[in-house]
Amino acid sequence: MLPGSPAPDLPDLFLFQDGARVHTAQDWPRRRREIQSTLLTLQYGPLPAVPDALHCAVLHVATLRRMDNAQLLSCRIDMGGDGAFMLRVFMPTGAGPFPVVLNGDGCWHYADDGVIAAMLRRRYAFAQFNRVEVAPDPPTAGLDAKTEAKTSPAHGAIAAWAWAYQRAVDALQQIAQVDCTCIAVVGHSRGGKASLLAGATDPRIMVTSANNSGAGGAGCWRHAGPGVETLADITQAFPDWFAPALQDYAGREFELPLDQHFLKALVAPRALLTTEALGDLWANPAGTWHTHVAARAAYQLLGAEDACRVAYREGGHDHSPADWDVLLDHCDVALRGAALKPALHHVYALAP
Ligand code: GTR
Repeated sequence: MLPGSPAPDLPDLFLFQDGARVHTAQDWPRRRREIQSTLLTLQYGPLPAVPDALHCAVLHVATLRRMDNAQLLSCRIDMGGDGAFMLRVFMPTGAGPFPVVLNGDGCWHYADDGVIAAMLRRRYAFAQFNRVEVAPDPPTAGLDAKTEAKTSPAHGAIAAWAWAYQRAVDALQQIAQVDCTCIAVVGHSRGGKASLLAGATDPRIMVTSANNSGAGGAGCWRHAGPGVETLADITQAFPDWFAPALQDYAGREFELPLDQHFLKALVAPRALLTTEALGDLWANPAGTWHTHVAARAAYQLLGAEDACRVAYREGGHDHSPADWDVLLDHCDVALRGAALKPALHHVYALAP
């Protein structure tokens, strides 16, 4: 049993808008639809529509001597009228299909050669795209009409990035060496807000993960102590990330009919892991604990309490090799049926 009981002031996961209550797992799908619709209407805006057709073309295959002859597939995801973006897939040597970790933070360089080589050694493929190819950050002038459409007020950038994760999942389904029943997504910080939303709204994603995602991610709007990024801070600095309606709740978080345990609960009963840093105050490690405990109620209802996890480490804002490692340990449990390493249990003791 983990420490802590749900904070009493978070909106009730199990209260239907008509006043009825969720009593059983059979009641959950209807409440889940309500929660998703509230989150998309008030907070993220809708995800762009699924393209009519999507084609993943492997443009080039390289053999990487520096990584035990692993293969690197350079792929182009073509979405017809919806544009295109690149996906790089690192494939371990040997016979597949392999479970895959998908990451949209190609604009950064957290997954360096060392991180990727470690994943391949553990027999995971690693797929990466650059989310700003789909919706730039910040929005820039002079974009083509299609890209601009995804960052219009109707499509906040986080929703557009989440949509890109899902299009990359479409593409992975066209690659034979990928085991599409074992797809994990992860992003860091603003990229983690996007990976969480992607996993929350796509049942094909079996492990949803976010690192140091904070406000609008795994954090908590209502529990944001000193030094923590608030709803006012983030909607002022990054209005294009969210639906316009969210700004109205700056300073009025307690009137919001949602908090971030809603987002986490949408993932249930599929595996969820958020990785947090105790020194990354801005990303609200303490508030994240509240959303974690509250979201576990949905997992409990669905008989999957152990699939909802949070791991804390010392240190600050960073997608460090240790974070990737913990993710793979959790993937081993969720996707390969491994036992949770005893060493991982202690991370809960660090919870703020
Ligand atoms: C910060 C922002 C955070 C987080 C971070 C990042 O400036 O306030 O919400 O997204 O950037 O993405 O590194």
